[in-house]
Amino acid sequence: MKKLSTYLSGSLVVAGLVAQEKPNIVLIYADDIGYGDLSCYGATRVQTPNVDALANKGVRFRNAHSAAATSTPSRYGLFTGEYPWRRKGTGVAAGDAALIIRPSRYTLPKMMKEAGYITGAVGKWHLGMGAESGKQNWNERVSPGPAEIGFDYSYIMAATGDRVPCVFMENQRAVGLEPNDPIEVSYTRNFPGEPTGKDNPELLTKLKPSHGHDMAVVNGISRIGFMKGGNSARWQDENIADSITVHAVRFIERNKDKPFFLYFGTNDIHVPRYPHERFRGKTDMGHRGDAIVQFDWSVGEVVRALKEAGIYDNTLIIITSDNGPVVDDGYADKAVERLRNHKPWGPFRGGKYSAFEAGTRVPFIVHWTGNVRTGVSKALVSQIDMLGTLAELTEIDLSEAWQSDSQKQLSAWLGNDPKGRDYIIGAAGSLTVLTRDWKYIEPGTGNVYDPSTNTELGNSVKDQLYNMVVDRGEYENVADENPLAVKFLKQLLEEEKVKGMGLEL
Ligand code: NG6
Ligand code: CA
Repeated sequence: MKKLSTYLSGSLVVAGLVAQEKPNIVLIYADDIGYGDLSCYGATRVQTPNVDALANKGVRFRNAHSAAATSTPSRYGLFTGEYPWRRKGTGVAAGDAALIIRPSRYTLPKMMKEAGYITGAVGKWHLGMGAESGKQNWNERVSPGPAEIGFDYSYIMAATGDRVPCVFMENQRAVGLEPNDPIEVSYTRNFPGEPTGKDNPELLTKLKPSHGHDMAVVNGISRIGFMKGGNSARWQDENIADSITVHAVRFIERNKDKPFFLYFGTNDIHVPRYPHERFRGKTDMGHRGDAIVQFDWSVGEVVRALKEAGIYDNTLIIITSDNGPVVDDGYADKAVERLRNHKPWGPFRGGKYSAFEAGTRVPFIVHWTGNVRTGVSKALVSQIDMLGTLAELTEIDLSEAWQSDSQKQLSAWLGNDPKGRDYIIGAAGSLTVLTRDWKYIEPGTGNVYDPSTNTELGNSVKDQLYNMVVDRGEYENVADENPLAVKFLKQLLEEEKVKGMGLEL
């Protein structure tokens, strides 16, 4: 049991007159897991019992969205409460990008600290580190990073699984580094004598690229970017899930007596997919399916740690994903060949990178014993509301400190309000407005189709309007027949675009 302390919310549970303590918050943030990838969302050729158990006793959302259709902007929106399309430089970050969130700005982890929580970030980061792109010294503490935007503790992958440097950073220092073998990183040229996937395909013993990803070779897999040295610190892809899960579990164990906020960004199921051998072959879908099983295992470990620490019931657990699914994202891992009838996108069109629904419509599960209306919710919810909603939960008043896109949606997130948001502005190539009834996609000149990932990107030079009530697959553009709806949604978008313009945050 936690000590009753200054962190008490003050509300009383009338029945037993037990003071209600602020719950711990664990945010499990999957990478590239699609709406249809979990068994509680209808997948049949992969089973996710640990996730499903939380869904069965929690709220499972059918209309939940990430802030964008790729990782960096989604995470930016998650941590700042600001739509990423308002800010330049929030696109997919290179592995040597500087931190894209200004240390001076208010963030979700800072808000949680203000509410008296210990904050931790474990796993995928992908928001950049350091003050200047390409200038990091990876052999020292790299700053600014997670600590400067509000995390007391961090154990993160420097960027992503497919980008160098392929090392873990604990509190912003590379883990396991030998001083006589320093890390060097470049995104412009190779280091003399270092092999690349392009020139040394014989070294690609674990995975070969299908497109891109042909630079530095680390652990039998080629990556984006060039890297030299740091051999003792380099990760083994098959151990990434173990390594970050163990650090998430340890964070829970260390902090079980205080309220904590844990952001746990899994590497699963991003490319390169190379799950541990104990998960390989668990599905008939190859590494992609097996990585989903591995993800589910990580969820199970976190739940087990919470239960063992005696804090499971007093922990609000959220499971969601940073963007929609992609099958071939650059490695020949047989995901395409073995997919058959599995539908990572569920009933939706598009996928990761797309302005169509599957770009951002993601699994979203909220579990908090005794505090949610268990079941399936159709409420329109967005990860952009993490800041506002957790402020509501922890009784932090944001009104003076912070104006943003983030709304207080606690009632919807706990399953009580069946409506949620009125609308969400989404961003892939084109901006979109999604209401509970309509989806509008702004005209744009971006590519309509990406052959390398086999994605319909949702762009069109014409206005697109879909009736989400009768056509959730976005197949029939009804813009011409509904000029008033188009006009209204366009205007809404124009009003949103000018909000906060010129604001230095
Ligand atoms: C793309 C990568 C893709 C993935 C994506 C970011 C290539 C050819 N493709 O540029 O593999 O890394 O960026 O994914 O390099 S995300 O989920 O982190 O946003
Ligand atoms: Ca992603």
